[in-house]
Amino acid sequence: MPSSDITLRHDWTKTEISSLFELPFNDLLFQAQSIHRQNFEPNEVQVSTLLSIKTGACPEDCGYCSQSANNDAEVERERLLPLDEVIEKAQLAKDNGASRFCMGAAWRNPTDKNLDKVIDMIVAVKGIGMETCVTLGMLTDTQSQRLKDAGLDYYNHNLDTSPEHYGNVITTRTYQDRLDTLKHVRDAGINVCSGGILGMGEERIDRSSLLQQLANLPEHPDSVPINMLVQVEGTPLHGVDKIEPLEFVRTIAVARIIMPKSVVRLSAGRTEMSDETQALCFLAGANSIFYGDRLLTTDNPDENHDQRLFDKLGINKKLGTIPADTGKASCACG
Ligand code: SAM
Ligand code: DTB
Ligand code: SF4
Repeated sequence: MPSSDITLRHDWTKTEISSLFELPFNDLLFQAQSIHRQNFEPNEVQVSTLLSIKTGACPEDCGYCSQSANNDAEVERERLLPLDEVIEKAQLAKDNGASRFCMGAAWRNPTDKNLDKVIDMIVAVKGIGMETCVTLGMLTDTQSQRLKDAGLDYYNHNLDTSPEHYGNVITTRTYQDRLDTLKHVRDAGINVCSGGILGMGEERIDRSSLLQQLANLPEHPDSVPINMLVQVEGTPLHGVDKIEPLEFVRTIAVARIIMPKSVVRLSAGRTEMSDETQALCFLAGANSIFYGDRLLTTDNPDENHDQRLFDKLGINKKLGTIPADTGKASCACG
């Protein structure tokens, strides 16, 4: 059974993290899996479903993103979705076995008027008995508090890459802007979901540096999404050298070791990964995925494929913890 008496460190040095990366692969995975078992049920994976509630025409210039107005990717722009459509999609996700519903908007930051509408969505999705997560861009402290008061469970805001590589990828918001939003979310008492993207032309030292930033936050993020870049035609990062699968697995393992109690999500990029690579990611300590055949604007493996993979590996979906609005039943959305 997982035990809880483990000390969480917030003083990791780059040298220490680099040494973990350099361990023989089997030693690294053995260490990561051992730590995983001390803190989590080893054969349990949490599943979330994503929905883009506002798509495209984003003023930011993130070099990886299909939704930036600065990039030439072909995405169908959509205004903020109506509430009934969001509820319908959330119910479908729940019926398909997801325990959390994550809603993403292509904004630099939400206006207060848009936040009102997102709050209605959060209340409705919680009402059907799912955990909620939103990713809306930068937030003020007041906006974070409003989301907390609405009952939001998680806010996703990624650091994306190392501070050193960051300027090669994004110029319209600073690393400090991201850290400030994470502080507002944390101070409001919302669970923090923050991670990054691998395969954006960074070096191993950047991957160490990103993980160092995440682990040395005042609190480890509750959830750490590790995305593999989904290369989208028309974006500046299309065609960049891909990250080797075993290096991706190593990064998951190091995240597991230095943030032992955080849920590590094997996030975007799974359509490009073999079942064997994904199995190694779970062995390295990943214990969450996005479930459903769509991420925000790009494809994800379909549920049947993922269920077959879980069956082959003996993995169970983690049950949700949010009670349905009857106030009686625990979510059995497994
Ligand atoms: N617009 C908001 C923001 O950026 O803060 C929220 C939505 S944004 C799409 C959420 C995250 O998705 C990004 O921070 C990035 O880490 C990830 N992401 C976006 N495009 C991606 C891609 N092509 N491949 C992998 N991850 C991606
Ligand atoms: C995260 O770290 N990954 C998700 C979620 N948070 C919002 C987004 C992945 C997006 C992949 C590209 C797309 O579908 O547009
Ligand atoms: Fe906009 Fe978010 Fe895409 Fe950046 S990642 S361009 S902020 S939608």
